[in-house]
Amino acid sequence: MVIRSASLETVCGITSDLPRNQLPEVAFSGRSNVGKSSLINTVLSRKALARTSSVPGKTQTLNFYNINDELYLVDLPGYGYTQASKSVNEKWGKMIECYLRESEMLSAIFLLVDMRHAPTKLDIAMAETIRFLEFQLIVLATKADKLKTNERKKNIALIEKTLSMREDDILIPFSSVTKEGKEEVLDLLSQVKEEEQL
Ligand SMILES: Nc1nc2c(ncn2[C@@H]2O[C@H](COP(=O)(O)OP(=O)(O)OP(=O)(O)O)[C@@H](O)[C@H]2O)c(=O)[nH]1
Ligand SMILES: [Mg+2]
Repeated sequence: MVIRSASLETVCGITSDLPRNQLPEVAFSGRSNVGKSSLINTVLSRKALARTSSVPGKTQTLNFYNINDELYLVDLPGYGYTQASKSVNEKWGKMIECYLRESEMLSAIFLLVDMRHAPTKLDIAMAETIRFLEFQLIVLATKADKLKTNERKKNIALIEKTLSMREDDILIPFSSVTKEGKEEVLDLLSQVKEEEQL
């Protein structure tokens, strides 16, 4: 898919209603700090369209990016941010869950996990939600640049095992530093654009 235009169209906070979009939506879910906003910038070849930070908890709203007037990328707040209060975490969790369950145009959910670490309980829960909603499990293993080849193999196997991934699930190693995985993600977005639900 060729990116001709990309702009932040809707920002949705805890109290706002979800937009009634007419275009397919692709959601990016994952722990706080895993690299969701960075991945969106990399895929769109934009330096700082989505705001990123080395401090977890940067994205606190659902941000809808209109791509070519063909589809939306939805940057979600990260889960499992330990510095946030429990009630704030719960509110975010509910907002994310509500969106994933209720959006009529949601066509794919990408689950981002940090390739350096084993998936957490919350990652496992998100993978289960993705299956429950009958989407394909697509895992983007981020920060691939930080691992050596042998560690990488070992950690990918651990992620596949922990998330009970099956043969037909997809795992794409990704790096916002080397741009590894960018073309694969763009190919998946093309599939969504062709109105194929993933
Ligand atoms: N080395 C490396 N660092 C990365 C990569 N992706 C993201 N980072 C760094 O990880 C930190 C968090 O990135 P963000 O993109 O803000 O993460 P996020 O998942 O959007 O975080 P929240 O908005 O808090 O949920 C930043 O310091 C990024 O520079 C990557 O592929 N490689
Ligand atoms: Mg973010």
